[in-house]
Amino acid sequence: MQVFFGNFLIMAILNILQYPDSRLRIKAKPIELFDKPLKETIADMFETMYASKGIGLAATQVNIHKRLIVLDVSPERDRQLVLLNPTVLKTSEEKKLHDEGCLSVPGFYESVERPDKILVEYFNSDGSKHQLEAGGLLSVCIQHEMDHLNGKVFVDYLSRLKQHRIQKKLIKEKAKLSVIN
Ligand code: GNR
Ligand code: NI
Repeated sequence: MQVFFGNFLIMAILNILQYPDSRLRIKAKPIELFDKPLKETIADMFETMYASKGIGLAATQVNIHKRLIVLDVSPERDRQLVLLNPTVLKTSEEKKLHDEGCLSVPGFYESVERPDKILVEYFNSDGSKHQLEAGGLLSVCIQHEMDHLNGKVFVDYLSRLKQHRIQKKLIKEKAKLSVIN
C-alpha cells in the first residue's frame, strides 16, 4: 500500500515469506487488470527488493499470488524490469550450472542447472506485450522468479538431504527469533 503524507509518497517494504512457509507453494493467478493498485504493488516490490539487496522478487514471496515479477540484475541498480504474466516461448538446449540464492531462503547458496538462454513473452505495467531474449544471470533470475510463481523454490532442485538440512536450520533460527521478540 502507498500512502500520501503531505508531499511525501510513502512506499512500503513488504514482509518476505521464508522457506518452508506453505504459502510459497501457492500457484499465482494471471493479472487481468493493469490498474493503479497494481502499479503501487510494483513500486512496493522494487522497494522491498532493493532494501533486501536482491536482484529479483516474485509476488509470491510477498504473499501476493499474482503473476508479477520485478528484477534488476545491473550492478548500478538502475535497470528495473517488470514482467507481468510472463511465459517462456523457447529455451536453449544448452544448460548451465549457476550458484543461486533466494530472499526466502536466507543464507544458503547452491548450484542449480537450468537452460542457458530463454525467450520470454510478458506484459509491462501499461499492458503492452514484449519479448525478451535473456542469457547469463538475467536468464537464471527470470527462471528462478517464474518458478516462484508456480510454487517452486530453488531448494526443490537439491538433494533431499540438503533440503532437510536447510529446513531444519531455518526453522531453528525462526524459533530463536521468536524467543527474543
Ligand atoms: O537476490 C537474488 N539473487 C539470486 C542469485 C542467483 C540466482 C537467483 C537469484 S534471485 C534472488 C532474489 C530472489 O529470491 N528472488 O526470488
Ligand atoms: Ni527467490
